[in-house]
Amino acid sequence: MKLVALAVLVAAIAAPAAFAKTPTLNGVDGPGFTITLKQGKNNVKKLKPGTYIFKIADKSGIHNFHLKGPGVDKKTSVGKTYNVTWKLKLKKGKYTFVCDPHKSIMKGSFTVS
Ligand SMILES: [Cu+2]
Repeated sequence: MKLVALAVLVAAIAAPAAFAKTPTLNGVDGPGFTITLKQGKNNVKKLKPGTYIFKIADKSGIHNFHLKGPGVDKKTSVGKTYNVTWKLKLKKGKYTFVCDPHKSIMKGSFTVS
């Protein structure tokens, strides 16, 4: 009994700390002609170098989410709607995210410094 209680206690303490170390960003494309990357409620414009969890919601069969920058080139499929999670290490530099078929209007960027 004591061991179980201890294990539960350790898990409860360790889990939030582990998550806190890796910030989560939310990328969304569609269903309209929009593409966004947010941390909480704010658009991502500047980040510190490090590892981030990208939760991508590709909400349209005619759009995709394509993130590109130093060491990173990740994209979702245009023809599908689905959610995907990427764990990515960001280095200093400029990153852009676009919808490939509509990159002239569906685009955004942020800098890592
Ligand atoms: Cu598009």
